[in-house]
Amino acid sequence: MCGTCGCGSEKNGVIIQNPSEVEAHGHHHHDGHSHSHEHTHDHHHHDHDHPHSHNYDHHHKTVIDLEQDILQHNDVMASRNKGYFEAKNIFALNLVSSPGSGKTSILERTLTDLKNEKIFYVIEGDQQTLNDANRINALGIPVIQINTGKGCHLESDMVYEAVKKLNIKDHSILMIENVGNLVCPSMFHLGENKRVVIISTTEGEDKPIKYPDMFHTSDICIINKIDLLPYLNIDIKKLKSYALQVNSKLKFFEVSATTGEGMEAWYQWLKEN
Ligand SMILES: Nc1nc2c(ncn2[C@@H]2O[C@H](COP(=O)(O)OP(=O)(O)OP(=O)(O)O)[C@@H](O)[C@H]2O)c(=O)[nH]1
Ligand SMILES: [Mg+2]
Repeated sequence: MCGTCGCGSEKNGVIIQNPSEVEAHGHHHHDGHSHSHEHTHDHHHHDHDHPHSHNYDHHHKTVIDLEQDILQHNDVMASRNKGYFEAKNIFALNLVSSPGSGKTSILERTLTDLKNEKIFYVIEGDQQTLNDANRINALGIPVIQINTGKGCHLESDMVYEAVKKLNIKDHSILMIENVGNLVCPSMFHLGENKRVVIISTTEGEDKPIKYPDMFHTSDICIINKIDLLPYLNIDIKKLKSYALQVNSKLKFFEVSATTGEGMEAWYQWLKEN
């Protein structure tokens, strides 16, 4: 599990911020690096200068105990988020995938096409940079970026803090784009109504059986980049049957965020929920 990569530690250096409130100067360097934590007024920042000094329970607990604590704490806060979403009739989606499958591209097209019909809010999760939040902000949709630092997934308390900043209206849709990672985010519920796993045609049809947890815990599977099919050997039928092996309830959408092909069926599903 995830403890081996050190995620779940409070010392990961999490930053939660609104891209519109980040001052333009001094944040985006030419190399694409963002150092917003040095200048923002409103953030949560845990120092990670002393990576070896925080083994608070090291002598009393095993790694497994700690991992269970982390997951239990996560579940408690996820339930809190869930209750909040239910009370306000917010439809919250957790978008998970490996890096670059097209989560943000699908969001961009979906928000552009549906923003006159539905009220959207977005939470972006990445280890570093405001890049994805800036892409959503450019569409005029309220967005909060969570930078997880060393963490490889979003946790429910990060979403809780981000939601507070978003000031979400009732009867709206909250899109939560998780950190690109096909493994760790599967264990961390965020309080979402539905989990959407995205896999792109360039990744190979065997991913659902190699990374079964993510497909097992998802409700929807979007197969993205179908515009590239003429150039690839991937067998989409096989991909779907592998995915159904680990989760027989999965519902599929085959789309291209680039051309817009197949997006209508996804929109219909979104509007029905
Ligand atoms: N051909 C093609 N390219 C796509 C499609 N969707 C996304 N891309 C490209 O794939 C790359 C990654 O897309 P993103 O939307 O940034 O992917 P992501 O999943 O948000 O990536 P991370 O947030 O870094 O995990 C970009 O260069 C997109 O232009 C698609 O449907 N077809
Ligand atoms: Mg993205």
